[in-house]
Amino acid sequence: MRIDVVTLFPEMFRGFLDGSLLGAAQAAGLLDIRLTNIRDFATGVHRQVDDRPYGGGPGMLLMPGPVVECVESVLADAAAGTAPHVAMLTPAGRPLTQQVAEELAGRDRLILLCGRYEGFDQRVADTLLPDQISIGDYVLSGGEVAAMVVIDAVARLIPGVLGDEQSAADDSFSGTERLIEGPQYTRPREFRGLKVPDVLLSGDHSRIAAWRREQALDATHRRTTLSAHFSGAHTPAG
Ligand code: 6GU
Repeated sequence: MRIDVVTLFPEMFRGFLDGSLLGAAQAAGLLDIRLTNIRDFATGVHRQVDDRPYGGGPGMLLMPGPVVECVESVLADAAAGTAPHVAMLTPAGRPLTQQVAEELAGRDRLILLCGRYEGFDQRVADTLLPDQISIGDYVLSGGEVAAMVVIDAVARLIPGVLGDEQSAADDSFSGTERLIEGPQYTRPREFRGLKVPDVLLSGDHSRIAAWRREQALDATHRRTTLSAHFSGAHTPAG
């Protein structure tokens, strides 16, 4: 899989991309991640990429020209075949979920478009018609951290990237039921008086599977209840 990141801050990605999981995936040829700087597509002596919003208001917007031309140059680099999927990181996008990550992991080529400042000129989306993705209901100062979240969630779903093929399949939010994983334990058998549940030491694999399923249903139910409680508590109506 190839992922192109279009950003004003490619240096933010270096340590992240060289890290253990992604570094190994790239070295093994499973993943090819490239960075392209929007500023390289700016024109004029000042290489300006942002400007003040028409109609007034705080902050600066990314100008459509450098952004669209940067993405088009990456698109033009596409080998004949499947067109890359263009995803724009924005808090206005559809929420990133494990299901969305699975969908993106099924693509051959992905372009991740990161914004900075107060956002993009609307004509970026109107021209490129990207898949708009948000990583949650809070505001980040740029799409770069969100793009790293997408890359992490997607890369570990590519066959061969994780050592054990079963480990992604067993994760929280995976499978048809998308349950949260229940508690897990390793050595020691007792820590500060807290014991590993006997069933996990029983060697009885069907009992262990049944216990894990029960714990996963429980954890999922608890979180659903909690999130309903907290979202309810903070509505304007109280
Ligand atoms: Cl994708 N970008 C920004 N700037 N803020 C966000 C986000 C993205 N997702 C949640 N907040």
